[in-house]
Amino acid sequence: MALDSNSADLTNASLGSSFTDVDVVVVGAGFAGMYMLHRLRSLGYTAQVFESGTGVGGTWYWNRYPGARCDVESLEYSYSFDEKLEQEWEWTERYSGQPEILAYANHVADRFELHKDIQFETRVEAAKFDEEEKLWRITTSDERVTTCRFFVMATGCLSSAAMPEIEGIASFNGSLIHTGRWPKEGVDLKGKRVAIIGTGSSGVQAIPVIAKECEQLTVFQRTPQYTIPARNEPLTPERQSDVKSRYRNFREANFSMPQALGSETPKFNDSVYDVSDEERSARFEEAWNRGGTLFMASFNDVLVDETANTYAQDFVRAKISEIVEDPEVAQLLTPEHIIGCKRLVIDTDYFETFNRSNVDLVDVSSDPIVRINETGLATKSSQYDFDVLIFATGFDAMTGSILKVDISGRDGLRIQDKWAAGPRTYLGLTIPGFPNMFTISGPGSPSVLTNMIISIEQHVEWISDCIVSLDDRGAETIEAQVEAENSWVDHVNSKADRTLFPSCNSWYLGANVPGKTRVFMPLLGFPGYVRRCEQVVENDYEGFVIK
Ligand code: N01
Repeated sequence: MALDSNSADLTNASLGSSFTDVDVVVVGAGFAGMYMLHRLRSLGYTAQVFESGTGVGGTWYWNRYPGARCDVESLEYSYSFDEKLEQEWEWTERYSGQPEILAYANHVADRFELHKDIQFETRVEAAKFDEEEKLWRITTSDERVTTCRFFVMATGCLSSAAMPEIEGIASFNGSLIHTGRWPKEGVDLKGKRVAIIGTGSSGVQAIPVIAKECEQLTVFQRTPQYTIPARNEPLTPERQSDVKSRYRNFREANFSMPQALGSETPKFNDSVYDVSDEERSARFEEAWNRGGTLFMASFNDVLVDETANTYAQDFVRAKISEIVEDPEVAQLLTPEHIIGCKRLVIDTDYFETFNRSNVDLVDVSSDPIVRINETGLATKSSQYDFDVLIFATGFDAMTGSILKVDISGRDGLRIQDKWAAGPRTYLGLTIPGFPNMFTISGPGSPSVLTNMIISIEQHVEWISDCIVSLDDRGAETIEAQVEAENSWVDHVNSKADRTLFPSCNSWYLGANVPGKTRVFMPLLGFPGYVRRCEQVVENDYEGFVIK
């Protein structure tokens, strides 16, 4: 363990390990990388963070598209590890917008002086484990190699933008932008003809805001979306000070929830079949009026029983036909799949936007896009011309950013080969064959099915405690065992298989990326997961080999 950044040699020597530049290299300066750095430094370790962007914030640094907003409430979507930080930061809305969350990330970086150990505009290209020296060599885009004892991928779950391969993409003469790589300087859409491909969370958030700004908006939709009103509103000073007066209890209550959020939102433990038709509709109506993703918690079987799910589907479908004035447009906007198996979206005026005279909807499932050309794009039947083309086409989720780095572990095992048939981890934290390497919110962890910041904190604390434990016992390496990985993968799958989650083409399954193996990647249930991580430690790092 290092005492300060100048004592790495003393540190490494005193531990009996080889000399390394730093104790830990962390990839990414989003909320995961920032807290990992802070926590390691407070424990006396040296760490170097590499970040490809010019600033901190990760997802909230890159996703600057109009309307970008969190779907977890602000008082919950914030770090819980520091009481003073929790008290001093003032949120202004029920759900924070991207600028406010990015300002919060910058505030945290300034407050804990994180910048000095983050090298920006630097991409990690390769990481190689040296078995003899028991260290990792990290190669970065500035052609430098940094050695470290531990290597942490804090690259985020939704950070590798997915661009569909459409013929002629390079020939477009206008501006072409992905929502997940929105230019820092902004994009002036005033008076422009804008097209947007994709109606997932990003598209649903961007469409109403862009429609108000541009001259004409054409939405190219492949799959209609279930979306619930967010009911975003200013956060009252009373609500904020109430939560702050009992923040610890508020957090604890959220930690015990399946998604690590929403302890104060009404939830119900009865089935759709236990109530009358009137009660059922009233329950859904209340959830619709309250807003937010916990619409799915209106009954205990909406996400596990296909027939129960149809009641929720029908409710939202009826809302769409009430809101959208043109019946043909309403029909096109009406989803048919299981509600919730693709991530449920929350919106502000999404369906209402299709009543505007400057918004057109094109169904590309019946009339597919065939090519992009100089002036716009051609579907099988028509040509559409525009000035700006926005891709709201999502991400190569959970594995994309990990697989972009050429990582090789013991015996030269490459992560790309290890995961050729889909990602496999132990606890979503570690991978057999890759000693002393950790993933924060990796595949097989609750991550995207929870309040991400809280999941991140739990991972960071587990990883740093693990490093301390290794040093306390004078060990050099920790590596997950294949048997532990196998049973963990089975556990993740069996949890998902008890629900309707695997039943449609979602990014949870990798189904949005052509050629990606279909594996349900996140684990359901935060509290059970935390207990399991604690048990692993109590059982002296069960499932790991420590040397
Ligand atoms: O991406 P998505 P996203 N031609 O993959 C369509 C988080 N997030 O960026 O469904 C035509 O959900 C695709 O169509 P289909 C959140 O976890 C959170 O919107 O594959 N269309 C789909 O409509 C979210 O779930 C927040 O048929 C094509 C869309 O593009 C996750 O990020 C905000 C196409 C992609 O939807 C990802 O959301 C934003 C093609 N070739 C994001 N390829 C909040 O906190 C893809 N599509 C609220």
